[in-house]
Amino acid sequence: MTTLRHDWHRAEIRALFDLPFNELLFQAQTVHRQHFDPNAVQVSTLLSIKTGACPEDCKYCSQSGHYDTGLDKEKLLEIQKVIEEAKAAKEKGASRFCMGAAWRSPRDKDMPYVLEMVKQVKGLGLETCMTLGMLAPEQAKALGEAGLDYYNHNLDTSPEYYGKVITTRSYSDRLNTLANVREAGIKVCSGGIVGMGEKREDRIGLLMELANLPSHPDSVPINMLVKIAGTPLGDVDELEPFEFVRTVAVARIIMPKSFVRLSAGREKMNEQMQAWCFFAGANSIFYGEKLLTTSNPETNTDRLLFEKLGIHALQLNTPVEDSLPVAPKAILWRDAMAV
Ligand code: SAM
Ligand code: DTB
Ligand code: SF4
Repeated sequence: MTTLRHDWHRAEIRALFDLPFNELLFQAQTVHRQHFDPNAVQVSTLLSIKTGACPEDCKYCSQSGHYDTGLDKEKLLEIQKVIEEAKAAKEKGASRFCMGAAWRSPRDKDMPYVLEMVKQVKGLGLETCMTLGMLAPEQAKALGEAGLDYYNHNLDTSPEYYGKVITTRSYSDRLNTLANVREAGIKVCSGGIVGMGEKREDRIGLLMELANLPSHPDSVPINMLVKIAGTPLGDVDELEPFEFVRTVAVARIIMPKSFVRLSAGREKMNEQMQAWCFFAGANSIFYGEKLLTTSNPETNTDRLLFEKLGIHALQLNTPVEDSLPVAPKAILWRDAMAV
């Protein structure tokens, strides 16, 4: 069985990126099969619970108050509205509901609402995830006690490229939030964005930071930049698609037990590209017609893709080696979708 390493060197990760494509994908698929059912993909649905007017200056983001992106801003959603959306996501086959807010960090007066959202969404039998910006230790603890399963907080890019993308919060702020989340016993979801004009060395640096955390994030979203008009990265050059697949494959190899999520940017990827990503070890997606503010593939399109590829939606987020002896925990996508 693979031992989990937290001492990856840049040269080792670079050597993986440099492998011939077929060799890299074969290695990634081999590692993937040691820990997961290769035909099972975890499915999460996103909801923006507070949209726009964010004080941070992330140069990729539609929600930053620093850029004019024409986005309609919204205050914190009412709990009832969140619950309706979560119910609909469950009915469509999602196993996790991820709630995102355009905050630098939650204010104390927001906390009772988000804690109540966690409790009620969990009460529907869904896994819960939140992404609310930076968290202080007490905030992380309160979310953990309310039953939050996952907290998403991305490193976004390498420490070296970071200052070109965000200036209002530092890399170490992000690492501190991840430590607070881990210490509160909440599962960590952390990854980044590629296609922001960074170099391969920055993709290497991002993956090295993630893999060398005290424990690998349970979930690693790899987002392809969704270009937003009005942001400084609104017309950056496209990333070569094979380079995206390589990034997924390397993430799979160096974080063998983590769920690697093929996250934002799927709408612009054709079926073949997504199939390569699944072969490279991606085993989670965002499902539902909207991400936070931008669109995602239609649910029917995803259902058909899963059917074509013989992929089923994973109901419980359990690595296969722990789940094999008990009753199957995966359900067929078409059964989950049956109305
Ligand atoms: N405001 C909180 C924060 O940033 O910590 C949570 C929400 S924020 C939208 C969550 C993540 O979404 C970001 O860290 C970034 O990685 C990703 N993201 C945002 N805009 C994106 C875009 N245009 N393309 C791809 N990923 C994006
Ligand atoms: C993550 O890594 N990707 C998601 C989620 N975590 C919160 C967000 C993607 C946002 C894409 C742009 C938008 O819809 O605003
Ligand atoms: Fe705000 Fe998050 Fe967007 Fe950055 S990524 S501007 S913190 S909503």
